[in-house]
Amino acid sequence: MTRNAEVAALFEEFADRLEAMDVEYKPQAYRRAAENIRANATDIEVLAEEGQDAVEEIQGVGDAISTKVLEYFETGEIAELEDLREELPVDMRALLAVEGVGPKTVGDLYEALGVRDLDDLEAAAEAGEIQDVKGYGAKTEQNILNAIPFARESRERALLGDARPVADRLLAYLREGEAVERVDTAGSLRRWRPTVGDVDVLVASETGEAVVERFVGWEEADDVIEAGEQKASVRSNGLRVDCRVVVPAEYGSALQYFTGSRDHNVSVRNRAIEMGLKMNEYGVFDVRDVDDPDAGQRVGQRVAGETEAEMYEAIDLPWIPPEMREDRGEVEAAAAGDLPDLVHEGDVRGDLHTHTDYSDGRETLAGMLEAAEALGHAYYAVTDHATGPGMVGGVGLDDEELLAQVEDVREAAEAVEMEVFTGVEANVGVDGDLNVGDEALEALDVVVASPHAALDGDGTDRLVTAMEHPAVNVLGHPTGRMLNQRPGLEVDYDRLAEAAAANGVALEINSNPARLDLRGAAVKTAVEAGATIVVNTDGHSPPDLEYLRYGVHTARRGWAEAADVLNTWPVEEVRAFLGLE
Ligand code: DGT
Ligand code: CA
Ligand code: CA
Ligand code: ZN
Repeated sequence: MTRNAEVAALFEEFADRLEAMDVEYKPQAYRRAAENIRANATDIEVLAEEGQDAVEEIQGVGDAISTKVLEYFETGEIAELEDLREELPVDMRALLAVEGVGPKTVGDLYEALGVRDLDDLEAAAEAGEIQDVKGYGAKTEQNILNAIPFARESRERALLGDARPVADRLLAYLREGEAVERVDTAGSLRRWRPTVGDVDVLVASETGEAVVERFVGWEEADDVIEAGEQKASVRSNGLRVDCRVVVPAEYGSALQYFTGSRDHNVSVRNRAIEMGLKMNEYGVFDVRDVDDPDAGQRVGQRVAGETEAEMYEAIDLPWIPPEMREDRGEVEAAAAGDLPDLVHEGDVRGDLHTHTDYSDGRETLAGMLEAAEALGHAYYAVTDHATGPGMVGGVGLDDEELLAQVEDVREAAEAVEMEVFTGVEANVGVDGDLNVGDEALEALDVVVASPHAALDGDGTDRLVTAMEHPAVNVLGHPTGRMLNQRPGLEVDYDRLAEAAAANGVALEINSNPARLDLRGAAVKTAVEAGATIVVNTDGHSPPDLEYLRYGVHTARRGWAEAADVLNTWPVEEVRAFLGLE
């Protein structure tokens, strides 16, 4: 791991603090430098060792910044930043996590009210003190109050897309351990929740200490938080990682218990109780002949515990996939024999929302097609942004350019075996209007319509209007949410699903781990209403095209079967859905 992100974060904090103190120009320069440091391919620590000139090779990094970089690697801190922290003793990152609060607001509220952290901010807003500060009103105060819970949560939870690769590497490492018989993820990570509080890992072994020793010795473990005989926690890649070791005979019961969710576990435990059984992390026990079932954890006759499947079997249920264990009716469905046959990663045959460097993608058309084909896709749509309202910085193609791109796409498609669709990602305006003319829309195979701006309040009308346009095939990232950053549009999912089904529009699960939009619960509503789902990457570069796994597991969280997901269908059926001959 390079230390580029760590150094970039320091200069971002620098910029925020200077801006909070009303310093001009410098903040922008520090932010630009931070961005370039973050994106730099070479580790900045290596450059710093080479010397100041090497650091200044990075765009936007001049003498002032490179001096601070060297100071940081030599002394572990930057004196000027330490001074700024003392002058304005606020938890900048926590406060900036509140939507609508920028560095200037932080400065103002500290000056006027002494607000240092989220608790202070909440207290000030609740007491009505913010509206009395010059330049702030009752509406701003209310907005701040509304946004605080989301900000609190976002500071504590990591993105699935950041945690999952770390867990994958850890599992591979643990499996190589001699004492390790079985190992799985547990908790929210195994349920593929879009954000996770920590990474939970479970190991089956007869020798806990050997496993714990191997775990804390992992090269990616930065810090050992605690280490006992059967469990340990480390900090790694900015995440908390919990590892628990159980004996193989209790592995299934422990895996079931520690996968959760808590609410799911309450439901299955209650079912066990009704059957005269006791279910916990050590197994399922028949306690009908036991005087006091609460006398201990392992009481009565043990009937299950070695595998998860036998745990569910003991309470007369089929095994329930982890993604469904959110207490959304899965126990009742399982009892009735109505569990869906969930879609699998391997069912996906194509990707219908992607970009190239014709708009804001980072790879050429030919490069994207080659990468998609290497993933084994049977079909693929090129859907660059249309330019116009809602698109920042003039990114995107106008109608004429879109029509010209069609020719280029057809030509580039000749180099690959897969079917390549032409397309566009149009912006959904505040009234449901699209930023592409009808003639261009008609000429394209796939029209993705997605909201990109004005993502506050209820968006149902606007999204339904967009779906009613006859050329629209896919509603892209329907709420526009960015995990941990902004909640996105509020949506009446029943109405959305109904409109999607009625207009033959597929509702997207955007697989980008920063979005995962639609979320699982919304997918479930849509699937139940008969709407079609499509799992897309919205890829802007070749590695992005591998985000599909996150989208597929989100579909599974919404109980979707392969038949519910457009891009698992054979190409002829996809063509028919798109209205192509
Ligand atoms: P997270 O980490 O906040 O994303 O969510 P989880 O679900 O991974 O929660 P975590 O890590 O606290 O615990 C993992 C699982 O262990 C949880 O889903 C259910 C189970 N569990 C842990 N503590 C308790 C508890 O006190 N009661 C019950 N019923 N289950 C628990
Ligand atoms: Ca967890
Ligand atoms: Ca945990
Ligand atoms: Zn897109």
